[in-house]
Amino acid sequence: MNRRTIPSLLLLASLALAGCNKAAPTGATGGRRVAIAVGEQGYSPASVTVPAAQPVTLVFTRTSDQGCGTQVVFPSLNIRRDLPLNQPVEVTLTPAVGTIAFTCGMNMLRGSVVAQ
Ligand SMILES: [Cu+2]
Repeated sequence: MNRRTIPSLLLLASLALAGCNKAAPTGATGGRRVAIAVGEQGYSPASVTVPAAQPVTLVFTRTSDQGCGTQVVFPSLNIRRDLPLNQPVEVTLTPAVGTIAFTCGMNMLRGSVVAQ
């Protein structure tokens, strides 16, 4: 009984969390998605390694009202997004080989996308 119940609960929980995202069509190319939590201490994970020249969607979710993660900024791409608390915000990019930095609105929290 337990062996069946626990995976079902986990599945339900992940479906509930994924909720809105599941409804959106991902398109023919699919594309990878990387979840990034924005907490008091910064981004988790702070560095994401992805294949170059392939679309990737970073899904930022700010999980803390402490700290200064209320915006995420990709200076080199001219992208600035508000991050409402506990609401996933998607940033899709197709990186060339190299490193793309992202920061909070005040350039204090730091993260990077490494494409190779
Ligand atoms: Cu800041």
